[in-house]
Amino acid sequence: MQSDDLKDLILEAAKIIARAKLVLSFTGAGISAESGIPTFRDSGGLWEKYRVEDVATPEAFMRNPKFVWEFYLERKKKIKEANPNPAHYALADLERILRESGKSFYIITQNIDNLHREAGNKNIIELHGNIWYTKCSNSFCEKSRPFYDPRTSPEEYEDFPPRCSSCGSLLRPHVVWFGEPLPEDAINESFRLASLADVVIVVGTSGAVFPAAYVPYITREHGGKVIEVNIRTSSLTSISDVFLMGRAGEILPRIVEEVKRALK
Ligand code: BV8
Repeated sequence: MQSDDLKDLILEAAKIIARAKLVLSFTGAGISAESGIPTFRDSGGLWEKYRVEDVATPEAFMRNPKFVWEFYLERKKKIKEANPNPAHYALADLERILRESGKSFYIITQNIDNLHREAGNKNIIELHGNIWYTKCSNSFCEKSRPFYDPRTSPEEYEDFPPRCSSCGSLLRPHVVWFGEPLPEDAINESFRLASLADVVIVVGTSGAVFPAAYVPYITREHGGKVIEVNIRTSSLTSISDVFLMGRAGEILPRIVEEVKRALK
């Protein structure tokens, strides 16, 4: 990709965003890659070291809760050391400048690392939960409401795998595993916003996981534009109006700078 091509694409993306009333950003693990958090399906990704069926399904948890907890505590440790990167801060900047111009901006994320909140975004929908929250696995228990849990090692828990202090059932991370439904309010609000959005900025996702990956399709079906930022093509590239190849940490700040210029 010639750099002037990229420059033109950044200007085109910024023009679409500056014209929009409702802007969404749909993000995946790739936006946190430059914070040092491994993605899932890239080389060196999580699914190279672990099998999904061993760590990210309810069956895996019933079969070996200790192993699943160790997987999530290892990720919590890594996420605790990580900071938001320029891509996260660019989206926080974008929410602020769009709000100041009387427009709306929401992040719809598949990520569980909480980095969008740490970067300063307010309007965030977490489709797959949040690694810093834990809940009782017994949905009838009062502790089945997720509670903040900053612990990152087995020794910090009374027993391991940890159990609920009120009903004795296993505690579990507040994340959505494969085969589990997404939080109803999160997915319904995401689809509603997607159907109304003038543009969705897709950042760092393979588009491999559903129903989350329907979000950009819904925006497009309702006449909205799709802008994609990724280091390579993805299964969403074919539906994107503007595809910017490169690192999110490098491209998003440049797009936001041009949006600021356009809104002056
Ligand atoms: C469900 C949380 C049913 C835990 C995750 C159609 C409709 C509905 C369901 C399905 C369907 N088809 C198939 C299904 C089943 C399944 C599914 O989608 N399977 C896929 C794999 C085929 N879906 C489910 O099971 C869902 N549940 O459907 O339940 C139901 C309904 C009612 C009642 C009962 C049951 C639940 C899915 C949620 C699974 N949980 N994670 C955790 O994180 O541990 S999914 C996991 O994948 C993460 O959330 C992750 O975010 C998500 C998507 O991955 P990506 O974020 O895209 O990451 P990936 O590594 O793939 O890609 C990274 C990208 O970044 C790459 O493109 C790379 O190029 C790019 N990149 C890298 N570096 C950079 C970069 N880009 C820019 N800059 C960089 N620097």
